[in-house]
Amino acid sequence: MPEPTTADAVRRIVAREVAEARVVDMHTHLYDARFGGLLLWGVDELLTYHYLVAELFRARPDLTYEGFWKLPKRVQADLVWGELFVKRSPVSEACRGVVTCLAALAIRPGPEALERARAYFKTAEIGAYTDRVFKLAGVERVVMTNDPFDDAERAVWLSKDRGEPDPRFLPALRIDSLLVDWPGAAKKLRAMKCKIKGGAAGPDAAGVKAVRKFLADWADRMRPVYLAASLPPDFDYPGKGAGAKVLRECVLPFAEERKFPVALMIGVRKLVNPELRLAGDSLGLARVEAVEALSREWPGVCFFVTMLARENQHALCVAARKFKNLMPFGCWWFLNDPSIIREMTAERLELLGLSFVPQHSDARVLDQLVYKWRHARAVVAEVLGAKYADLAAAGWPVETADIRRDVARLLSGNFLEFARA
Ligand code: RAT
Ligand code: ZN
Repeated sequence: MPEPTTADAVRRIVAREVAEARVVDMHTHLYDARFGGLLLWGVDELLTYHYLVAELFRARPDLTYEGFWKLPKRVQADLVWGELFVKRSPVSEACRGVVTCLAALAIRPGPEALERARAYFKTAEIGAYTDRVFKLAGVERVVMTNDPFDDAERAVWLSKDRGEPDPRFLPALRIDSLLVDWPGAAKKLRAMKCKIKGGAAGPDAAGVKAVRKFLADWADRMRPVYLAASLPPDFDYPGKGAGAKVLRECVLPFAEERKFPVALMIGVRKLVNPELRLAGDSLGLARVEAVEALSREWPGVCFFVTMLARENQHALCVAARKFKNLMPFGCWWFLNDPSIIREMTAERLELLGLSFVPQHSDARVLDQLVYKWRHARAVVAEVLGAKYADLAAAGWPVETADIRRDVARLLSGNFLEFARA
């Protein structure tokens, strides 16, 4: 293959390589077809994504939250469409995402597109549609979020004839309840026949054993690629309280022994506006020192870490320079906007070279894989292209095969290697 000669040629090659690389998406809320209604897809789900629900109330402050939640999903979607796509241009990142999805499905975007989209989805079949979305998004595999404390999901895992898993959907064992709501978790554990004693201070010695057995049973059932939790900004290590005890005495020893990576998503302030439900969470500045302490005290555990506050990103990169068992990942939730992905990706490349996972989609609706990855790829390509152009200008022979190798590392290899998946 002829090697690039000018900065523009370098950028063009990087853009092509990033566009064509197949992605392993390390955190989503998608499920394979066995999970039935837990897998969300289609235009009404796209329009009622919680990012868009929050934006609807900006456009229609006269609406009551309660009144909105009582509406059937299709009517909620009509409202979002009317306010954010018809009465206004859909310029926000979440709105533009819907436009990108429609266009990719060859549904001509525009104020009339909702009915065209509904007509398309009326006859769509989930198996063929999943194939189409994975192809359009250039995604090879996605990691699910599998919570054994969720009644609907647990029922699927426990059902006898739940069918063959789809190898494109990798499980991840989500354990938030154990770490952030011990009383609630203990109640559910008891209902699941775990012998849990100990009050608000956390499990006693027998309880610690029981929690570890619970983790082992679920890990054997799910075969997860990692254990995961989303944590508040005041998360600390070693920390105090029941959650800290469970982390220290149950989760981390279990992860070390069974060689499961632990993915921590830090900085969410849950339900600052409870009436907005899933859309009601906010963020806060977290303590990177807690991540450093974890990485230092548990060198045998690999930590994937993403943080929600923009102001935490630089310190997280510095922490990753100090600890080889720490892998920063993704531009999470409120950071998944082009302006911020651009800044974070450049910062990470400059501080960490190629040793991070630039993005995950966090898709909650299957179709979102298309826009989340198309949008993220465009920014990653732009930033990476500039880096290779600078490198070429400094005299380094930039070769297409090397670019391809590096891009594969960023979009799939780093995750798979670190997770030993
Ligand atoms: O990004 C989101 O959709 C959030 O609501 C959360 O799901 C977050 O990503 C999480 O996994 O807790
Ligand atoms: Zn998520």
